[in-house]
Amino acid sequence: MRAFLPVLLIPALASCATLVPTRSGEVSEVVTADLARADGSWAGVATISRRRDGVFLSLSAEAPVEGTYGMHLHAVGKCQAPDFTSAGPHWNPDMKQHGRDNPMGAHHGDLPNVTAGADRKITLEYKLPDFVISGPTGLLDADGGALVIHEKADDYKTDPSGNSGKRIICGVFKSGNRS
Ligand SMILES: [Cu+2]
Repeated sequence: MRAFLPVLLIPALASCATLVPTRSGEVSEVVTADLARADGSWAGVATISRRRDGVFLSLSAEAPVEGTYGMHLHAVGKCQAPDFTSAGPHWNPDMKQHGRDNPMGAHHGDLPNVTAGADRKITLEYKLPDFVISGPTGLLDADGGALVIHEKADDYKTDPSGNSGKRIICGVFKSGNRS
């Protein structure tokens, strides 16, 4: 399977994502999501980028109050307020159960909880293991993908959603670098 990956990725990159040549000749893939709250107000930005050392999620967001929040990549690129159920379930191409502490887990879209301090700011740089961004096997497949932040912390084991409660922030990933 691994041997076929470069062959699959080339057409996927060309059609769905931005190619960013760097000084070293390295080519990276970048997708970005503008995050919004249920009332439509701005809540931050998430970026997934392929670099030489792997695929990384970068997040800069603003929580409603100080606290710890569950966060996932959801299977559908649609964020319809106020409940964001349009984003579908967690992205789960391997048909597993939810949570890294679940023996039947985890979903490919599972992410670590994020914490906001008194300033309500959330920042995260997280390496996504074995991650395909675009194309039929990627997060940005035909129906796209979204980042969702929930009202409560994820317990990392309760299927299917980690008991993390309502969806309070949502953003659809789109091709390209946002400056
Ligand atoms: Cu979620």
